[in-house]
Amino acid sequence: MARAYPSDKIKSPVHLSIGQEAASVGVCAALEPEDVVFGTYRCHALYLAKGGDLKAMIAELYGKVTGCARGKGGSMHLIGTEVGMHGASAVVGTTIANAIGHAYALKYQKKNALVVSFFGDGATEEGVFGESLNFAVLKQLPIIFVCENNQYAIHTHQSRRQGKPNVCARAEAYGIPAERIEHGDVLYLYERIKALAPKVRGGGPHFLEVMTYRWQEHVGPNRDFQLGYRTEDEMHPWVENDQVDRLKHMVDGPRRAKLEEEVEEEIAAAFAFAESSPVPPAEELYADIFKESHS
Ligand SMILES: Cc1ncc(C[n+]2csc(CCOP(=O)(O)OP(=O)(O)O)c2C)c(N)n1
Ligand SMILES: [Mg+2]
Repeated sequence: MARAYPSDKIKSPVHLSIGQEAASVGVCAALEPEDVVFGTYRCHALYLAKGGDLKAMIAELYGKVTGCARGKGGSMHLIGTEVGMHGASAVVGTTIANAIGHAYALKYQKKNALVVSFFGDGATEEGVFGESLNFAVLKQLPIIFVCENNQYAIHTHQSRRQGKPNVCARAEAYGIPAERIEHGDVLYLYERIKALAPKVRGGGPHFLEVMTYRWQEHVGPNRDFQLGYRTEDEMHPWVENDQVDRLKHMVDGPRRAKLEEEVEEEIAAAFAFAESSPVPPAEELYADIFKESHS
């Protein structure tokens, strides 16, 4: 994506999740197919981890009709309800309330599934965050909140934005058990979700703050250390602790080489698919705007 970006064929702002993959992968690998996730505009890792289709994702970035939102959503609005990825939004914090609504429906319908709401540390400053946590605990909803704390909202560090920069303490204040995962360990996260899921399915929210780090700039394909709001030294430990690299070295050489070849082929096929797909026809302009258009 970063390589394709300068071609201007990607028709929407792109917020890369490079460096933050562990949260999506560790959580989603431990979920059941009927479990549902909601995310943010930084949603590539989440969409793929929940089983989203790579071709449909790249086509969506290109604004093509074969995209997962029929080319109308772009990078920030990936969706795949068939795999339980129920959407993402450019508007910070909004999908927390969507996730609450879905969890309430599951409870009401006595379904045995759960919802995971992913959001950034910046979203915890929105009013909807507090309202949603309160409702979740009041109704004992089957929901896991996952705050992907990369410490920045655009270019501003958490310590310069929050009077009490302790997200777990705020969740606990609402009566929700909360824990911080410092090291972003993908396997630990997987085990925690496996252990928590049965309890949450029965009803009762849980809160996880997963520490992580965004390697690229807030939006776009580059690194932005020249701006001075953060340093490369700060990123260094996270690169050392890269969970993608860690998993890679757990796979033996020949198998790894084969996997890497398959992945490269899959990526090339997805870009070729996006390139060759048509843009939505003009008559699509008013389709899918209102719910009534589906019925
Ligand atoms: C309601 C709202 N306010 C402000 C913005 C502008 N904005 C876009 S991204 C962002 C930072 C959000 O940071 P965080 O939730 O930590 O997510 P991250 O980008 O770090 O993944 C802001 C303030 C917005 N999109 N929506
Ligand atoms: Mg952030």
